[in-house]
Amino acid sequence: MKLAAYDPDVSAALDRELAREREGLELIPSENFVSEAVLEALGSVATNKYAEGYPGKRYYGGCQFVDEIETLAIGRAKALFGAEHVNVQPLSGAPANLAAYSALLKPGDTILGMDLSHGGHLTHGHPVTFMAGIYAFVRYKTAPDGTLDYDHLRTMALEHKPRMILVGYSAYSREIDYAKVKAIADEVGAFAMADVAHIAGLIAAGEMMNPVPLFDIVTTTTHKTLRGPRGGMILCKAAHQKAVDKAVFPGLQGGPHENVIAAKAVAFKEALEPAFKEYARQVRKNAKVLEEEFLKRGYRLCFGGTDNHLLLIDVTQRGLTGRQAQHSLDSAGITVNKNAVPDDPRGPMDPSGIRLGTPAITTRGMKEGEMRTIAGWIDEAIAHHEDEATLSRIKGDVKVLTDRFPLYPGLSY
Ligand code: DSN
Repeated sequence: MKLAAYDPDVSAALDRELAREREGLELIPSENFVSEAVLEALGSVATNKYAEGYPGKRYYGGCQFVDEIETLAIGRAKALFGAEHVNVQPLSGAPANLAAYSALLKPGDTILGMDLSHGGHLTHGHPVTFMAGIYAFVRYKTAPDGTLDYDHLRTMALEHKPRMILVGYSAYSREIDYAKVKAIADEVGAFAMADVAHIAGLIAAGEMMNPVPLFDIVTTTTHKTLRGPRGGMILCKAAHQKAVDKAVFPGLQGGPHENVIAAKAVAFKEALEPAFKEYARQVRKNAKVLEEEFLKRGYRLCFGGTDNHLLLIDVTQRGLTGRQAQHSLDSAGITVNKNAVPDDPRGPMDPSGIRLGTPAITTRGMKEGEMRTIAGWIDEAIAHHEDEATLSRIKGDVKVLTDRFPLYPGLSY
């Protein structure tokens, strides 16, 4: 029985979500819109199959076709990133990071990771996480001018003698010099790890530096700039293959989600196409236009601006908090997320900043001209954040714009 006939409640909620995605401007930098081919693979019969183990070495019968699927995903990911080994089974970014730590480290080992408010991720050592109880995280920060201070990182590495140095961030907008980080890791005898979840698509397209050939281990999600299904992946040196595979299964996970792996394979095929390179280039161009437009209007951009797909903006100087800005922009049909800024004096539920990015709106086909219009609306919504009439007028304008960039034409639930 079709979904709409069997479960009109879920079907109607999905239709409302589809309308929200169609009619709004999605600026959360970790979100994107997958292709219809990726959606189809995600909703496929591969969800029915148990396949603990790896291609050719499973604990269940009947795995010959999911073996084909997983082998395709692995081969394409290797080609995209120049990886010696890839594990496509991690369920998402946090489990991928936990698996990477447990593959290479012992409980109690020290990891040098970036502070959350400077752009790091919760799983890079924030005390609220499970991993913070297992490993001894030491946190570094960006320099006051917003750059990564490699001399300071080296000083900290020499002082704390970590077993792992971790780079790759969730709210940091600048390029990373992986060769410098690797040299520091080598000097102190640490593993070099990068979590490139945010910028994986930009790396795959050659738009940003690739740590995979240099580093011991690289984790990513597959659903951000890489534009695949919600999921994770680990890329590593052949020397770490056994440890990584063992850490993912049976160490931390059970049956892999083969429907998601099928969708990853499709997304990787797309990312190998020339059109994806063009997409990634436009993602960065669009972010640069937003940067220019906000700087022109006197906004304080954390880290001084952007080299990638995202911007972190301190909105307190405009007289409102991150939560208020997120709320007002929501009312104007523009979705961003409230976010801490470096050394934020405010709490995580109402921080000083908003984080926004261009992956999703670029997938819709928007370019420089639309970015200028959007920056103007954001500025207006922030300036008039308590004026419902202005916010609602912008929401109407947003709908007119998004109608010109159709999303999933013909789809309904
Ligand atoms: N939640 C993701 C993000 O939005 O950046 C990171 O895990």
